[in-house]
Amino acid sequence: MENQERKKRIFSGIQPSGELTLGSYMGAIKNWVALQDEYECFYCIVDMHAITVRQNPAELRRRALEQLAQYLACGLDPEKCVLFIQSHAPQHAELGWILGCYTQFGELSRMTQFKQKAQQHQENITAGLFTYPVLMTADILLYQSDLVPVGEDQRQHVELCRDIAQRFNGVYGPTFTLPEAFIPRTEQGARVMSLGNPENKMSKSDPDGCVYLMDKPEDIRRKFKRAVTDSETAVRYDKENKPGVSNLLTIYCAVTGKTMAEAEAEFAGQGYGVFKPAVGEAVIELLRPIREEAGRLMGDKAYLEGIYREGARRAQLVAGKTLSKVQRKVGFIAR
Ligand code: ATP
Ligand code: LTN
Repeated sequence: MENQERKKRIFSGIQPSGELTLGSYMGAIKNWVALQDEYECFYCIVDMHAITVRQNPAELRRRALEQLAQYLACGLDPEKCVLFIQSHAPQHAELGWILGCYTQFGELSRMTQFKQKAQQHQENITAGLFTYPVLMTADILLYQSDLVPVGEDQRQHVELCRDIAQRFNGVYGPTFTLPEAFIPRTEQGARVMSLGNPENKMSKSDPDGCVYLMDKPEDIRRKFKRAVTDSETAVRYDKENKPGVSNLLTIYCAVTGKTMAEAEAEFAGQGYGVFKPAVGEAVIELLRPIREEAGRLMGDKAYLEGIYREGARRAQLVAGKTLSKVQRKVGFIAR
């Protein structure tokens, strides 16, 4: 079988629906970089997912390109992984349609992200927003992916993807590899929470609560100084009672590589006035080289174009194979 000979495959993607944040870095990209040596990786800029809510066309284009520059600046190496733009591989839409015919309305109705986004965009709840997880399923299955490195909030979508793959395999025989979500442990930042409202996840649509990869040091400093904590003074991890401080500790550990015990010991007896700026400075140092390199790459559009063109070519090679197999199995006449 093809599956036994090849390196294990990985697929993941981020929507260019806003600027990348410290949340997307810790929840996803940091892992992607670590995995690129061992696996055959496909990392995508999922622009088709982004239009499930209304986008400004010029901004969407700019952000997609910036996102590629930021992927590279974070350490993704086009020699080691395939970096591409989702709309450049038409197989995603084609498989998405087919798989939609193997997905239940009820299943999609249960998706937490849909319910949240439908709340946020009540004036524009489109069919695309509803079937979003089917397109994500197509993304993953086209590459026969074994692992899907994402943040905790995407677990439910990957589970649905497995259910759809299993159902299809059950009807037509082995067709898709069953993928697994690969989610970082909490201390490494599985879920980075908003600095302004630590009950919510850090999200790119919440400018004050989130740190953007491209934020300047003074912005980062300000955001951490204002980070919401509690009325105690002890720097101690306690997610239930001290969500703000626990989130800052999680960020600090993820950035510095220290354990929670080491971080707590470091700030023992010191108040939040010392602790909060220290976390800010650690984040500033982490992001400085990324921001500078992404800025430099944005000045070299020809280079970026070369990367995404080559990425699309390599992605289509693999995606095309899976799609043909599926089309044959469901009974379409070969083109
Ligand atoms: P939005 O809030 O607009 O839905 P987002 O900020 O969650 O967007 P996505 O593009 O949905 O960003 O997420 C990109 C990847 O980063 C996903 O794998 C997601 O799980 C992960 N991720 C995003 N935010 C966080 C976070 N705060 N903590 C951990 N992982 C995150
Ligand atoms: N749904 C994800 C983005 C996404 C994705 C994927 C992640 C689209 N397709 C395939 C992993 C694999 C999100 O909202 N963050």
